[in-house]
Amino acid sequence: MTSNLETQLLALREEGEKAIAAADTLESLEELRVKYLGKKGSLSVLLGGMGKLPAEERPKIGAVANTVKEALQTSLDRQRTALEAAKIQAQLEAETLDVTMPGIYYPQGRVHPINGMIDRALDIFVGMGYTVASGPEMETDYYNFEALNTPPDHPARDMQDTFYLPDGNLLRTHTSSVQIRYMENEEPPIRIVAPGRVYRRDNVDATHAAVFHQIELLAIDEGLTFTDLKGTIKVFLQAMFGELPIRFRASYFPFTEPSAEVDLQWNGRWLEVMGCGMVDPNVLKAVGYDPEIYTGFAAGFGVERFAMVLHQLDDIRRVYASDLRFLRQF
Ligand code: 2NL
Repeated sequence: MTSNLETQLLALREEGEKAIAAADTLESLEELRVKYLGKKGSLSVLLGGMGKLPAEERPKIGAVANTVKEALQTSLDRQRTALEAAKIQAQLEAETLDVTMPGIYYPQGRVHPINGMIDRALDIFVGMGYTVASGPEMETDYYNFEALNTPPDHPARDMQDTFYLPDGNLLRTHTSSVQIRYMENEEPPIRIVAPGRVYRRDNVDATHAAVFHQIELLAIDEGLTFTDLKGTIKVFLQAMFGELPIRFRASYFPFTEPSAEVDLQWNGRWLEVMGCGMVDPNVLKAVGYDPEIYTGFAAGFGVERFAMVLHQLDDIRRVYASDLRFLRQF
């Protein structure tokens, strides 16, 4: 005989399965789970009546209750999977990217002519095996002058020519101080190139700025000669300006001996573009190198001056004025 409780269980299963199949959101599905299978759900309530059954019917009803429970759980799982898939599908459709829509325009900017110049020069030296070195813009008197064989009465050390800070330090007047620091910390062979901002107490005009950029190179090794210096400079200048005539003219710097200026024939005129020389033995001694074993060469040039020659600029102040009509040309 089919008991009343069994009929109710089977009816619950039918009702539950219908309701679950009709659930159209994950939230309403969860409500149905609680309603049918929850602690105080319909199944629990029905099974609460088991106690009134005759003992011999209980196992059978228990088995029916289990199949009902499993059937409802299976329906719930299947419907959850289907609803989740539908939700993702709806999201994919809603978020479809229209690749034909016009984009948002972000102005790109470009490399400043001074930085472009520095990048080009460094590339050439890195191609010759040089390492880029940098150091502080605020320096001590020692690294900027004394280690560079520049005597106390040299005009560069005058208050008129250098920015001194109240504590006795100064703003570096060349990047040579970077090379002194590098030599102190490393042993030959050395090949370095030091770009950077330098400061001079100049009156600003079309060809002078108080803050400008310099690049210096330094090579120290056993057996380096003036020929190595000339070859290096020639390769560099021709990579920079093209196959133009260059000439070396005797000159003077406190930190090199002999020293020379380098001229470049540009548009039919000789232009002075660099200074250079063999590193003075006193500079090698200052960093603890034995000048009987090592020799070296060094050179320096102003980045703005190179830019003015290459780009035919009439006034150095243009490169600092941030006038977009000017900057957009590079
Ligand atoms: C110029 C000339 C020069 C150097 C820089 C140098 C550095 C060390 C030792 C020896 Cl650590 N020399 N630098 C040498 C000759 C010329 O620059 O006209 N610069 C704008």
